[in-house]
Formats: sequence, structure tokens, C-alpha cells
Amino acid sequence: MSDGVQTQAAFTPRVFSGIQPSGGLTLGNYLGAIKRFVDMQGDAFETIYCMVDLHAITVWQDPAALRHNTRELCAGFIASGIDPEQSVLINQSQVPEHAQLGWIFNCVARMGWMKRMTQFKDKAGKNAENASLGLFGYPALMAADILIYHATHVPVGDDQKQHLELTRDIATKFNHDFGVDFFPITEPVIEGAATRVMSLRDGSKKMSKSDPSDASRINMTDDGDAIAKKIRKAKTDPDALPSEAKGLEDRPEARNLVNIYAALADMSVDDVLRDVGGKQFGEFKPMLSELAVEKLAPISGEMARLMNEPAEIDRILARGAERARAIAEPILQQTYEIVGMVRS
Ligand code: AQP
Repeated sequence: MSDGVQTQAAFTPRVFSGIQPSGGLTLGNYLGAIKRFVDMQGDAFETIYCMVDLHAITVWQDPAALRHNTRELCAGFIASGIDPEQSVLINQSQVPEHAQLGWIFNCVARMGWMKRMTQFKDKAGKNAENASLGLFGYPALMAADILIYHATHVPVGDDQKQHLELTRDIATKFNHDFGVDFFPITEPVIEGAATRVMSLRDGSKKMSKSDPSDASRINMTDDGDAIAKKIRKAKTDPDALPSEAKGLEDRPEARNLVNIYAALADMSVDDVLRDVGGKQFGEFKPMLSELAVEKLAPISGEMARLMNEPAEIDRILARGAERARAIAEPILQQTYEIVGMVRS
């Protein structure tokens, strides 16, 4: 077997990433994921972006809401700048090869690896015995989502780091067990000022679409008034903003708002603090609201327009599935060959 570097060189540079249609999009999903998906479109990579509906049902989803959220997520991708001609846009369940490879990876991943996944512990909480088997197995399906395309790079927020390490472990074990160099050792791409956007109500918790408190997050469908109100009410401390990033170290809420500002403005945290150091939150919060509305209002307006044409969204997803399957199907067939399944 050749080493990892040679293996990587042999694969087409290809980006895959996904988002669950488990609710409406948040500013966390936008800054941690979608905005960076847009940045990776171009000549350097083939890009495949996915609404991971099979992952969403690892916790209960109302069927009508799931359908709505999947289409709205697709609208969010496009409104944020994902070009459905340049990128392949899909919902996971229309490309059955994800789930088929997912089964093989269920047989590669080890129970001990899965038990260490902190997201399962966070999501299952105290009631782990009552969690679905799918929620436990989620990271093996996520590895399949990525590796069914031999994706080499995966842009994600910081919370997905552990799952990507597991993806690398699964690829390595598969290659080793079967004596092949078949799956790439995928690179996580976790970059930017907002790899972990925190709740507006609690700087120690991630901003999340399923947080019961709507005030904890900015939804991509919020109007300007709602955004301004949520930022005005965001938890902070009584001190003025520091002039250097070091001064944010023990101030999670202040750090969060500065990180959000930096990511929205495409500035570094140091540059933001050079401008706003010394200001009180009474002055900084309106600046942040104005910037957030300026950046998000065009996206939410375009999402609303696209949602008036659900048939067009479905057409884009059907076309995406066709393009995705052209890549995934041969990789699945080769995987079955390697594993020893009879192909008649
Ligand atoms: N708060 C966040 N900051 C930065 N990135 C984030 N992401 C999610 N929340 C933040 C990134 O968005 C992508 C899609 O995530 P997901 O929807 O598939 O799952 P999640 O991470 O579990 O997101 P949520 O909003 O917390 O969903 P629920 O509430 O359904 O569990 C990933 O790249 C993630 O890192």
C-alpha cells in the first residue's frame, strides 16, 4: 500500500459537506458552513453540497416540516451563493448510495469508536437508552456521505471535528483490512473567525437550530427587527471591548459577538478590535445589528422568493441527484467488489 500522501495525490480534489434539514438555518450554519461552501466553489475543487435528510430523522421530524425544511435549506444554499450548475446540490435520500455505503461502514466502525462520540452524548442526553439506533450510528453514515464521492476536503464547523476524525479512521481501517488504497484520508477544513458561533443567551453553548429558545439564535429567515432585537438582548458583560483578542479570553459572550462581526465583515478579529476597542456594548451592538441586517436581508429575501417556486427547487435536486449518482454508483460498485459481494 502506498503512503497517505501518495494516496491523496491520486484523488480528484473534491469537496463534500452537508447540513441537516432539522429546522431553519441559523447564523451558525451560515458562518460556520454555507459561507465557506461558497468560498470553495471555483476551479480548485469539484463541490458537492447536501441536505442530509437521513441524518435529520435520527431524531423525530414531522414529515411536512421535514419536506418544508429540506426545500428551505436548498433555497438557503442558493440564496447564499451556491450555484446549482457549478456545484452539485442534493438531498441525501435521493442518492441511495450514501445509505448503501453507510451499511458497509457500520461493519467497519468499532463500537468503542462510536461510544466516544461526544455529539451522541450531547444529543441523547440522560435518556440514551431511548435514543434511536440511527443517532448512535450517525457518524458512520456521515463517513459514507463523504467517502461515497472520494471527497478530499470537508468544510465544517468546529463541532464536527470528531466526526471527521472518525471518517479518517474508517477510511484507514477499510484500506488496511482489504489491502487497498481505495478511500482518501479526507482533510477537514475548519477555518475562519466563526467556526463555533455560540448561543446569544449562553456563551458556553453552541448556537443551534434545535435550541428550544428562539432568542438564542439568529435564523436566516428573521427580519431586520427580529435580528436587531435578538442582538440587543444578547447576553454580554459590563466591560468595554478590549483592543486586542487576548482581552476576550475569559469573556465568551463578548468574544462571540466580536467573532460574528468579524466573520460577517470578512475581517480578522484583531482588525475589528482595532476599530471597536474601548466601545461599550450599547454602541457595539447597533453596529453589529446593522452589519447583520445588511448581510442577511438579501439572503432571506432571495430565500423567500425561491420558496415560492418549490417545483424549481425539486427540479434542481433531481438534477443534482443524477449528477451525484454518476460519481457515487461506480465507487459503490468498486467497494462491493473489494468487500467480496457477487455482482452478477
Ligand atoms: N453554531 C455553529 N457555529 C459554527 N458552525 C456550525 N454548524 C452548526 N452549528 C454551528 C455547522 O453547520 C454545519 C451543519 O450542521 P448540521 O445542521 O448538520 O448539524 P449541527 O452541527 O448539529 O447543527 P445544529 O444547528 O446544532 O443542528 P441541530 O440543532 O439539529 O443539531 C456543520 O458543518 C456544522 O459544523
